[in-house]
Amino acid sequence: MSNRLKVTPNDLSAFWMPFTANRQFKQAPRMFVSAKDMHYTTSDGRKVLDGTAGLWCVNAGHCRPKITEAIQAQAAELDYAPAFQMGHPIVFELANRLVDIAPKGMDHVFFTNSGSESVDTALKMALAYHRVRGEGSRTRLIGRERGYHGVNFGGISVGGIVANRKMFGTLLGGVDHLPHTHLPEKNAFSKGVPDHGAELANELERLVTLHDASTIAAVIVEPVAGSTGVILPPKGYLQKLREICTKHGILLIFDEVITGFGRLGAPFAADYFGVTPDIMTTAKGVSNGVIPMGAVFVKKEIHDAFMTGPEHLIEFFHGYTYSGNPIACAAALGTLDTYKEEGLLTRGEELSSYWEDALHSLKGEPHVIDIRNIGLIGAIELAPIAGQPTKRAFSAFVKAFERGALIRTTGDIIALSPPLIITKGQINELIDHVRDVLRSID
Ligand code: PXG
Ligand code: PLP
Repeated sequence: MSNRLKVTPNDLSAFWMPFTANRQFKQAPRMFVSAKDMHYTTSDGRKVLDGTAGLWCVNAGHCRPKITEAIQAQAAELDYAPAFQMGHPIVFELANRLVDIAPKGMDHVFFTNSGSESVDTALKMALAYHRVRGEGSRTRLIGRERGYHGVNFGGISVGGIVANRKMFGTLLGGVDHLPHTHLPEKNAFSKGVPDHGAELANELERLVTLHDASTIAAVIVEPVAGSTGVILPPKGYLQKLREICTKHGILLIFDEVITGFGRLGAPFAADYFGVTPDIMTTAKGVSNGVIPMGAVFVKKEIHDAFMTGPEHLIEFFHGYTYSGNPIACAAALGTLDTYKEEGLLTRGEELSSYWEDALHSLKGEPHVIDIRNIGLIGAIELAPIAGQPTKRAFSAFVKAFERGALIRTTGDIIALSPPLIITKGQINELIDHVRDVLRSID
């Protein structure tokens, strides 16, 4: 048990917390001091059920021995090796292990340290790919409304969340957006992927007509949008996007930072939907969130297009000091071992109908206007308090934490995404907490 138990630092001011209401938090801090499997322990000694896998990342649960031991051993053996023009064995081993579980044809991996870096890496790869092939006029990037692609400039430019964009100037030029696929008037309370809205993919044809395909490099979408409150792709939508991209020579990028590594009950959303993108961005679950790491998967043709010219020259002018950091690689290998031994990359499939039933049992509870689910993801959308959007869901979050469950809220939507080791009993417990919270808030 941590010696920090029951200790709250007495000066919270120096740390400017990310995506946090800093002043409110610092008046009533919520602190975790340790974690094991499905639970956190708070600084006042309470157990809290993790209904969100941290921030959608701790897919194998907390403090798993294979991961902890791999990190400890690696830290003592090779702490760091330069990422540029030098290598170390386990980064190659990890790349091979990742390619082994990736959708067929995605044969190469580029390492980053986060989802945001994976996204910016993928966008740069797409632009550079067209250029090395002599199609340098393909410079436009197309994202989607309500998309979340991290917080770096590339990611917020293709992203579609106004609060993440409006403060930051003109962003990248030459970006356009598809409409989002959230159609509550037609799809509310759908179980799994909704029936209505596949035709929204045709908006890509409209953008092609507007800009001409010869100016468009790539389309980036989350197969299932997580961060904006769980927006599912209508039946057939992703297939349509794939067809249109292929027809016009536009690269399709799936941002699988949340959906990757078992969240839908298949290793990747590309497997789940049977649609293979050209580039796939991942992070989070690749290392169970334990050490920062991201990985961008690319098709062989894209990688090979760069492998031309004099062999002593760098082929892609991009990389991070910590790309393939040895300790992050060790964490990722320990994570993949744990996923494999426990069948976690497909466990969501076995649990998803139980999860679906449990979630949809909340229909009819106070404030609930929609429930959405897929794999081990769930969203419960609440009616906002008039004139005070987000307040109701935030109260639910605080109440749930006080009762012993970690949930996540965005806008007035509660998003749930537990570690893939959750038991049926713990699913009931989590949903019961949410039910009680809904009955207790204004
Ligand atoms: N792409 C997608 C699809 C994501 O969901 C990122 C990129 C950025 O990853 P990094 O590692 O740079 O944060 C994400 C991250 C939430 C929540 O509560 C979601 C994310 C991060 C933190 C909170 O929905 N998604
Ligand atoms: N800023 C400065 C001054 C640097 O020297 C570097 C890397 O050498 C960076 C930023 C980029 O850091 P990273 O490679 O960790 O993304």
